[in-house]
Amino acid sequence: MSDCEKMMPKIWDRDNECMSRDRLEALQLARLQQTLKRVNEHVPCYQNKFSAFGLGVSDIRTLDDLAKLPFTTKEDLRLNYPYGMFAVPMREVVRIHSSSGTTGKPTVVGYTRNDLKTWTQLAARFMTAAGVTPDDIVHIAFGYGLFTGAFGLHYGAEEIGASVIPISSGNTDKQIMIMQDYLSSALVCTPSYALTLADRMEKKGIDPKRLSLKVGLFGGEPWSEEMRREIEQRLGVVATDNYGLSEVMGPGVAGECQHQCGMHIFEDHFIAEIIDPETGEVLPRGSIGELVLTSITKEAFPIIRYRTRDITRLSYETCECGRTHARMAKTMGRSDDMLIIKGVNVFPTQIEEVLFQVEGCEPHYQLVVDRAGTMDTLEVQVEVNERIFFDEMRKQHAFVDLLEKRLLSMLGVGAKVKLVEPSSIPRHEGKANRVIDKRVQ
Ligand code: DLL
Repeated sequence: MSDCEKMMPKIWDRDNECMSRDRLEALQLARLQQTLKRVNEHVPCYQNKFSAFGLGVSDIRTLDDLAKLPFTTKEDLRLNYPYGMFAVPMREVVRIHSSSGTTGKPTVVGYTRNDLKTWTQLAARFMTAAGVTPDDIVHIAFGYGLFTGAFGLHYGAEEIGASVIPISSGNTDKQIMIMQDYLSSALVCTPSYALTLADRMEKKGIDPKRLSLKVGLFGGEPWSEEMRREIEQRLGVVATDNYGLSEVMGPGVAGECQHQCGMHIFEDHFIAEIIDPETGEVLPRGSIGELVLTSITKEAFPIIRYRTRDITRLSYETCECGRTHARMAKTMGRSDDMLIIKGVNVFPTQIEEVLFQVEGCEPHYQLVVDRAGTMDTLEVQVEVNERIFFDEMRKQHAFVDLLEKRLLSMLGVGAKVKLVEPSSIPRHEGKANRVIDKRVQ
């Protein structure tokens, strides 16, 4: 190994992560055709959809032809609950997980032995990209269970050779004690829980920077650049983002390297498209739109043109780290989390960006949407630090005024700000739920 290679951060699978675009596209096409054959032979839902579109597998001769195929939606998965979308007999399925949906039946996904091997490799890829090494002690504070978060990163960390602490979610005081005593160096959880941990440490008079934490691997929910800065500054870690969804595999679909300039999508296993969420039309490179993913190596639960509902943008320039795969920007949120207030599209992450920029706001907020007569209303409840909360009325009014002006200029629609006491907004151990929409109750 040359001196230069020694200094560069490690790439887990250089051959596949840094391959040329031509080689990658040839590989994608071959794998796509195999996957289409597999689902067309074994999954009635896809057989029916393809034949309704008058398409055979042999009609897909180029990657562009993918756009001719119908989308798969959460509704398809619900209609085939629980195992109707599996492409192998159950005796070949060795693991079952499900999505974190809050309404109706969850969607069920399965993995063969090979699928688990692939998943482990992809988790090891993004965890290495984030800076995890065999010397790390990886503290996994995602809930172990049907949720894919904990198991996904668990096996990736073990594959790297790091030491895993499978603490699971909950019991924040115990998490902190274990972090102190077991010298956790890499923290795995949702970004909102990272802030809950920072808050609790502050309350207990523990300086997080005196712990052994170096890197954070955060994912499972949308979070803004401002939130990243806040976590980095308060916990003293490099905070990296990673993305995935159970329908497509779980964590390990995409992850950031230490350059923090977008999450590398593992394109040798997934084909990514960006579509207009209204028309379904594929958008030109660089556009913002809904991410659509196709798995091209999965055996038990292949998925074709899955509408993720996540809004993002892809860029294709080679990253400074040398990886060639496309990078996805931090998601703005899910199109189904997008609020329409007086006709204007508003993402909770835009509000978060404003709040995190104003000194005095705590990083905990909740949005209450309601209707007064025929008019939508948006109330932003935000915790403020004690100093502001107890400040004289006049100062409080000026503070609210400032926030309302900044929100108006960011969103293009007015929001009412309500200051609430520190620690009064519910904390979450997993994904945060920040919106109460009274219009749909
Ligand atoms: O959340 C998988 C995961 C676990 C990814 C842990 C990363 C870390 P689901 O429960 O099926 O799977 O939820 C998937 O969560 O469609 C996004 O809306 C959201 N999501 C996941 N990661 C991110 C992220 C897991 N980094 C849904 N940024 C996805 C924004 C994310 N949203």
